[in-house]
Amino acid sequence: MKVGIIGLPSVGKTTVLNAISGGSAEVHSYSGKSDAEPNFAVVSVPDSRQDWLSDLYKPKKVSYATVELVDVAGMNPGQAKEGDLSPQMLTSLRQVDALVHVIRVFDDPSVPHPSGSIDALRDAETLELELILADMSVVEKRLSKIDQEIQRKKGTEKSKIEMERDLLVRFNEHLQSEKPLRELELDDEEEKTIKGYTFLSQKPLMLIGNIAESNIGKSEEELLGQLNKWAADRKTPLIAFCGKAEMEIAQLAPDERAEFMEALGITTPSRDKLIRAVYSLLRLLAFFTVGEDEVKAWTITRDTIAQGAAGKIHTDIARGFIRAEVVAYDALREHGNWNAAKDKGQVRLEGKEYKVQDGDCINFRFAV
Ligand SMILES: Nc1nc2c(ncn2[C@@H]2O[C@H](COP(=O)(O)OP(=O)(O)OP(=O)(O)O)[C@@H](O)[C@H]2O)c(=O)[nH]1
Ligand SMILES: [Mg+2]
Repeated sequence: MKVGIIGLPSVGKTTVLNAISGGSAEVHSYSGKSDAEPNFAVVSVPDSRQDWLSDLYKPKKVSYATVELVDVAGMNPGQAKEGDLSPQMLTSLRQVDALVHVIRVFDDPSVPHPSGSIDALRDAETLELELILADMSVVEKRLSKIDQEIQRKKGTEKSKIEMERDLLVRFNEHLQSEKPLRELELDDEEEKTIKGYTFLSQKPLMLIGNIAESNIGKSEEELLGQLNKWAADRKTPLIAFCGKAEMEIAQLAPDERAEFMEALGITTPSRDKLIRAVYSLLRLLAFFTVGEDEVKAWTITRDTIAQGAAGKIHTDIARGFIRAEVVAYDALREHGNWNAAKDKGQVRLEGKEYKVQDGDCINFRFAV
């Protein structure tokens, strides 16, 4: 899963990336100057259930689920409208599953703000508009040529493109009224039709308020004010943390972190906050494969069936799927180990269509 960190210039995107990924993940540069190249980091998803499973199996290898973060260069207001977003930036953005918009809430005279003042709500709206404008230019470009193409086609091909045109006209109206595409409800057919466009304003979005060190521990209500309401009205998740302080903490040795967090009044590290928010935003859940070789967490979307989950591991397992032996993490923990849970009838045999639940420990039976 890939998450794109976006925002206006110098709002703390790279700082936030460093805070979330810690000193250990690879970060290309941290200059405080505008980054032309995107920065990447891979973060493992902390999960106490997996820690318990690892204690039980003492496997040779423990593989946590991971989230890939990419921090792109700052977007200047008006860039999208001018068609000024660099191709590299657009490519980076189009590949992600979700967008995290870092909004500057901290005030620091030594770090100039591109608009000259701190206004979190204005910045949230500005960037939303950039996404909308970027999509609008894609839609307009396509619509300007689509009628010619329709004239050249016949039969089902023709009606397919006609459907695409009608959908794009609908999108265009929505975008013209400055609304993001993620607000539109689409059916499966429509989703399929426009999948290739990878519209930016259609991607799930969440907001991070990057607050000042001096405001750690204050209520988000108080700090984020109108932005809170704006986000709530749009059902957009919003979290706050101080990127700078958390970056410094993340770069400490693990045994020193707790003390500094306590001194600063930070209860939940930003990494945990962000990952939890992204999981719920994308409706993700985790299942586990367990054994003496490896205890591994896998990320899937809600409503994934057992065969689909098997396919995450290997296409052969999905193709040769016979059944899944499933025990819920809670039941496994309650009874102490797999065999004890089995004796109590807690290990179920499920078929292809079983909807995998969060925390399921699964052993897939398959034949190739
Ligand atoms: N005081 C304070 N400064 C911060 C905070 N977060 C970031 N900064 C400072 O803001 C400056 C810009 O931070 P970056 O993380 O490089 O910002 P960016 O959004 O990646 O910037 P570009 O890549 O240039 O768009 C740096 O000097 C940071 O130290 C914060 O929470 N408090
Ligand atoms: Mg940066």
